[in-house]
Amino acid sequence: MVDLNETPGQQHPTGGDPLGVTGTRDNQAEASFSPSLPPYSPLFGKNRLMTVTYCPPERDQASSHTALIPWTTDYEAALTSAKEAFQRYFPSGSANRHRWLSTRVQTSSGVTWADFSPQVFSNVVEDVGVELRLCEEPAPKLDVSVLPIGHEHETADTESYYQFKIITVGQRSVGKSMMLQCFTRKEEERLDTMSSTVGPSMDITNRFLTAHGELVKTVLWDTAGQEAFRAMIKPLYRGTNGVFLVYSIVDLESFNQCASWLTEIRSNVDENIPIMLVGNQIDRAEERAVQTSDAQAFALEHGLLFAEVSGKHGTNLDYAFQRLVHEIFNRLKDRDELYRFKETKRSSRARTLPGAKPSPFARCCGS
Ligand SMILES: Nc1nc2c(ncn2[C@@H]2O[C@H](COP(=O)(O)OP(=O)(O)O)[C@@H](O)[C@H]2O)c(=O)[nH]1
Ligand SMILES: [Mg+2]
Repeated sequence: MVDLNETPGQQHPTGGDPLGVTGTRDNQAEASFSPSLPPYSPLFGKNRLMTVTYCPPERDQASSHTALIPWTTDYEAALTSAKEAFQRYFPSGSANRHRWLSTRVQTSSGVTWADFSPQVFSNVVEDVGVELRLCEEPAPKLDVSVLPIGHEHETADTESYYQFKIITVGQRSVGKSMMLQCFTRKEEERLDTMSSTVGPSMDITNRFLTAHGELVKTVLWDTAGQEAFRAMIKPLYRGTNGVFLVYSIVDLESFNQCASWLTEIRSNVDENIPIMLVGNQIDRAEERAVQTSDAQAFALEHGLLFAEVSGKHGTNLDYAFQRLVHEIFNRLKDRDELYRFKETKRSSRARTLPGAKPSPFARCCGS
């Protein structure tokens, strides 16, 4: 495929353009799909192409991009080609966004973009001069900020916050502990490798955020090797507000196992609990075994949030937590249940005093 121009009117080098087109986008469309040529003209041969445009939702139309992709009647193939063509223009942290193709149509009130069902794609592309657009859902307004590590020490005993329990599940060695360590420990306190000893207890850490101006404490529960024996982590699910289902992008098997992990999660937590699929270890890009598009498709099919991160370097990690907390907060708010999770340091301590029942799995209180 050929990326035509980065800004309107700007000529793009035609390297590899089989049609030898050097014009602007509009010229291009004419040259490639001259109405005088029948759509199946042998002139096109294997090089028959379609024009696709893309404008990141946060940008104005002036920053729209245009590319040529191979002509096909297969909607998924066209969508994949379009995503590949524009990947470098996708806003950072937008890997999880829903993207689809629409087509340019002339109406009595002017030109507009129309969505269509993928089943009619073969009809759409038979139109001479068809022009497609790669559409993208806008970024959700994330009014969630991550507060500095150690914020807890600055909160007064009586200051209230919403407390959400978040768990990480997935195959062993995908980097769950690494992710949590990176999010909750200062750089100088992080370990290069995490203990993989199977123990009876779970590690609990925390980090404060704000959501819509309200203080939120995320209490992060980590398994200590028990994930190798799924029955052992059943107690982990109790009272969970959000789940990270983690795989490693360099370990295909860990991704393939996500379907059965999801079944396990869904049978143990309420259906309103948001789940985020997390592809970890993106710093190992050259060893990638799981394509982003495959993981995105899985996430879409199962109603999961999605992010790719590096738990080692922290890439995109804040986004993953902000996105999950945003979802937890909003869903609870919509159901008028936020009040159930209101805490203060003092009330939290009171529940761990003698007489209260600590979790048999909790190794520390995380505060
Ligand atoms: N390069 C790289 N290595 C990672 C990353 N996350 C974890 N690891 C390594 O993968 C191994 C397993 O990580 P760990 O957090 O113990 O996995 P867990 O069993 O899922 O908790 C460790 O040796 C980590 O150093 C990452 O994002 N990038
Ligand atoms: Mg671990």
